[in-house]
Amino acid sequence: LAQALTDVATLTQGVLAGDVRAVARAITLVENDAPDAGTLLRALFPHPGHALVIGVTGPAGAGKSTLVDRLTAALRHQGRTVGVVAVDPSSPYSGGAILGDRVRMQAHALDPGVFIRSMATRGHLGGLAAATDDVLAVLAAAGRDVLLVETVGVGQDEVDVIATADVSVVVLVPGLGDEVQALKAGIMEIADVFVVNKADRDGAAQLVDEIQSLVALASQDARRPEIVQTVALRDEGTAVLLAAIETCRLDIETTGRLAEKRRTRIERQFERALHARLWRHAREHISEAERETILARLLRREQDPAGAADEVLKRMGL
Ligand SMILES: Nc1nc2c(ncn2[C@@H]2O[C@H](COP(=O)(O)OP(=O)(O)O)[C@@H](O)[C@H]2O)c(=O)[nH]1
Ligand SMILES: [Mg+2]
Repeated sequence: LAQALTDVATLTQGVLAGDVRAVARAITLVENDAPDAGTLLRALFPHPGHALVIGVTGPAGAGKSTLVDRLTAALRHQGRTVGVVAVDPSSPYSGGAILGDRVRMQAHALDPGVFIRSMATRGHLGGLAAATDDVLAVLAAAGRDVLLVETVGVGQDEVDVIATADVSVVVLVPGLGDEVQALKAGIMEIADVFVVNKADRDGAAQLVDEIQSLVALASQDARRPEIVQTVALRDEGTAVLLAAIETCRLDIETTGRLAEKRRTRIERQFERALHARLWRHAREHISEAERETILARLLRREQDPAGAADEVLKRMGL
């Protein structure tokens, strides 16, 4: 145990010093919910760093990874360090990529100022969102200036992750039709900045108009999200997008929205931790055999699921 604690202490120091290898090890620990992960996260918690967390979401194929790559290059050009976390399971960073994407990200592979990680949530107690938050916490503690989080934005977990990023960027493309309509309805209120990517295609101006009218309807008094057109493939609009993100950050800092988002983020983290621990506790209270008995009772309709859950809670003294 003493050896393990020393290891965690060394690892903590390494992360706080921004050591890339320590960061990589720490991330693997927290992703896997390894026994030392809790100790490590607790030691890092008083060191939130100063990172600006930018969430990038949108449908698969919208060009999010391409855009993240362009933003990374632009940020590095400004001398800022970057961490990239891809939650998209089909992401090029995961290695399952088409060749072009892999070659693209390799431009940053040798730059210690860029740390790229795609999420693998093997066995994390709190699921995807908790795992992502933990990875972001490590990168922030390591002193990264900007953290970019890419997700496809399906599922409540992913939406939560993006919604509580400091600045939420929603990427849309012309010509997706109904799919975009549905998506827009779901993520309208979380967008701080809209990107119309693939502006080299027909219908970009029309999509901008559409978003504009939706935004006008949605936000009577709230801040109106900026809409930026980009052609990520040709690195067009990257600087404008970065400027829009910066303006947004200053804005939401002033209005208190940033503080509100950070409060919500930490509130969710607490709730997820509590939920995960309650769940684990409950699982430990019922044996596999009991589980089968309960399921059989439910299948025979002799008891309803809520009633069975109440019974377990009662036995736990809750
Ligand atoms: N025509 C066009 N294609 C783009 C643009 N940006 C990205 N792409 C292409 O769209 C495809 C999907 O891009 P990717 O970044 O992987 O999308 P993601 O799934 O949202 O991460 C790739 O083949 C990109 O080369 C753009 O601005 N214009
Ligand atoms: Mg992607």
